Amino acid sequence: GHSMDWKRYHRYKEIMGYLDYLKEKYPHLVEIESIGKSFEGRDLMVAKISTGVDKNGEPKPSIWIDAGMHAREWISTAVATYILNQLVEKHDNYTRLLDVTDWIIMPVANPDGYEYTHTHDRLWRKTRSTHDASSDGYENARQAPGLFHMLSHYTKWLFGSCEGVDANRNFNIHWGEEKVGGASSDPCHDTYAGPRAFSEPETRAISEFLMENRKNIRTYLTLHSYSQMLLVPWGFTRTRPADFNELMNIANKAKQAIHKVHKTEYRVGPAAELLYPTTGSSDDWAKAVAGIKHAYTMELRDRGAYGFLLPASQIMPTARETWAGVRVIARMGANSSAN
Ligand code: 0X9
Ligand code: ZN
Repeated sequence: GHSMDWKRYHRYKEIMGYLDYLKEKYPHLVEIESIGKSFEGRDLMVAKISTGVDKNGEPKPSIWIDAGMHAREWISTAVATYILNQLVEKHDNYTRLLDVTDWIIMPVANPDGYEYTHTHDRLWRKTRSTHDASSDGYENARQAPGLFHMLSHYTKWLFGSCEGVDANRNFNIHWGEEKVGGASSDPCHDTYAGPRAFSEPETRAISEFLMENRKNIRTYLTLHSYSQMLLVPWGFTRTRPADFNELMNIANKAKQAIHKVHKTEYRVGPAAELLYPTTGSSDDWAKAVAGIKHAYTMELRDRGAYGFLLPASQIMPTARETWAGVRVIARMGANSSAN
């Protein structure tokens, strides 16, 4: 393994090297685990940061943080590695925080897509899976090779290529429900929900891990970009969860902590209202199905000036302010009553 910097965006292998380095250098604090393999066979790695059991000898509640579920949202992955850096390499500054909560961090939730944005298409969003002939009309057209080839060239030119699934439409929560909207049944679309819920090995691995560990996970946080928003459930309906005010209170405290660092303005609200309705999203699934009552989506910088192409010079300021907000979410989640 090797150390890391936040001066540029790093490739998947460099990030995995950093996880190895943290584990080797801080074995008492860091464990790493592959929770599955991506479609193309890359390890889906999580890092667990813990100072051990609490003063009663009980395991502490955890916060789960994933990043890079959408391939092109590079800043989210960079922020996740910065959070690891602070928790581990600066752990002396955070002893009180580490006293109350453990951390499970997945910096690259969609490694195939992430690599594809580095090698082929900077604005790729989805996973990189291909779908089998029986469930996919396009593939069935292979029966007529000449015509299919022509049509496929034409549709690719028109719509872009048709691989991959939007991981944040693929969770099993109101999956693919047309009346809600916000997900597509067209494989060529950027918000394609997939042939079925959890068709993707990436979303399956995340959901299985969360189900197995739900007893100890107090908070679910997924990092995305862009638009500077802190979103609370739900995305699939404009109806509000019973504990909406508690989630909003925490999100508003996090917003204030973010603002203190570089005066960056965040908006806070329910996903379906502040952004748009979606089905099959991870935050909604974590809360409704896994029963992790504190579930949030953070849309990081910026507000569209650079959008997904946020310059590397903004990694450090974005990471510092986000870390301030994340600490509030982690601390208040750990201190709230159990699920
Ligand atoms: O659309 C998404 O998946 C997220 N926005 S992004 O621009 N990063 O793609 C927002 C998801 C918010 N959560 C729900 N709608 N449940
Ligand atoms: Zn996203």
